[in-house]
Amino acid sequence: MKEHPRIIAHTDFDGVISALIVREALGIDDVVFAEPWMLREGSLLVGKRDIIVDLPYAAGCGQWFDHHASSSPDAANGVFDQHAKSCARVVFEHFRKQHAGVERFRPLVDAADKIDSASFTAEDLDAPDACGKLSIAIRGDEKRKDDEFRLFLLNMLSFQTAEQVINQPIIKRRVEEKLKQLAEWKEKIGMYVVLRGNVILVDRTKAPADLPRGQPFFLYLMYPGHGVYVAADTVKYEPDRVKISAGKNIFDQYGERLAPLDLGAIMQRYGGGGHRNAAGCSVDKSKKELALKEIVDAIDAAL
Ligand SMILES: [Mn+2]
Repeated sequence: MKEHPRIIAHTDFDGVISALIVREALGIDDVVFAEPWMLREGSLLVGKRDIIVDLPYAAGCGQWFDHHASSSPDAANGVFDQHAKSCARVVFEHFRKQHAGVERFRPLVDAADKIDSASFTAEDLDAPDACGKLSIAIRGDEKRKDDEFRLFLLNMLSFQTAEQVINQPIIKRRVEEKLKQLAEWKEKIGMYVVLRGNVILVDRTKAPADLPRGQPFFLYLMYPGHGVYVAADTVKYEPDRVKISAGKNIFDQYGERLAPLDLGAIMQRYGGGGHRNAAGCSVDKSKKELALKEIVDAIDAAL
């Protein structure tokens, strides 16, 4: 059987825009969305006509585009720039000279740079622009429905600007729904927050399962003066595990003070990993309190 070409893209805004550009440049119709772990664990079969964007490299793929420092950069069929703020930028720069049609996506690529590198101001969080809203609408927990939405959005963005697309009824409804969930999260998340020294500690495992996922960056605005957030959360399909994530305050004024802190190194002690500025791990449920205490102590000791 002859394989047909596919684009395999990450599920976030950057993944959607990367897929949009590759589809335009190469005329590939089929787009599937995946999470990084699906490629790392090989739960998605990858063939030689597949083009992977904004996800880890998978052996046997046709071509691979990425910008994540944790990805393997030595693939012969890879286009990789770990200094690019988004994968959309990597893809855009690769195709724009040969394929004039991708030039019209430049504003979306600029937005992907900003969103994927979390270069937000307080204003961007409080009053997101069209692309900011679309990136909120893309997030979700129901894979099939969410992927259908991503594909629909991708199709719309191929004809219209983000500002036009945002007024399309199906997209408008989803954006409104997600913004409402975000408002609910902002209202309720405070009940699960404990302030400890420099750290905003959030134990979401104590919250009801239907509490919306929210946007942790808001915590820096809600609790100013704290450099780091640490959150514990339940893990889908793994009731005995707790996932712990940590991130540094994205707003510039804390940059210098937080520079020596390496969250990835702290999380490695618990079998996790990540970057200096954002990292995570997963621990047994019974170890949650101890791990949280040790992680918060380690962060405070480094500052
Ligand atoms: Mn990305």
